[in-house]
Amino acid sequence: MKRVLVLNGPNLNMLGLREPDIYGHETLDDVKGLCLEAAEKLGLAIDFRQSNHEGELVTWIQDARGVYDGLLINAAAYTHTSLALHDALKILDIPIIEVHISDPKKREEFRHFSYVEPLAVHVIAGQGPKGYVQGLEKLCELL
Ligand code: CA2
Repeated sequence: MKRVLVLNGPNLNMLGLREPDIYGHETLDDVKGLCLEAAEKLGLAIDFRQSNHEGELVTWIQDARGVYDGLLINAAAYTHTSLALHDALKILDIPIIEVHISDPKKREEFRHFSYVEPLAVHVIAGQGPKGYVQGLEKLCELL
């Protein structure tokens, strides 16, 4: 069974609690439920995690080497700011899919650049929580 790490960045633990016009009403637990359901159908084993701490995300990415076969990441605001995440992802030798609930490229200019995108084999944005399911399906195809 292929193993996939699903990483979520800062403030995504607030999903469904505020800004429903942008992010919808589903909570991160709902997103996790969707991912677990999709993983079971696809025959993937997933680990679903969230952190508000850049260093913790970097450590999880470093520790993913040799453990996971693919990474699905919504780095949230660190997408647009974190060279540290970029460098950690660069040394990861498994397929990386970038996912966003909203479409950052259709929002404020400061969300248009992504440090994750150059290292991702695929980017899914603006599909809401079902983007995570699409990301898992894509990883399944690739693995
Ligand atoms: O659309 C996405 O998935 C984002 O990664 C979400 C990030 C944002 O910084 C990116 O530009 C796009 C923000 C996650 C914070 O989510 C919140 C949810 C509810 C209330 C406040 C923040």
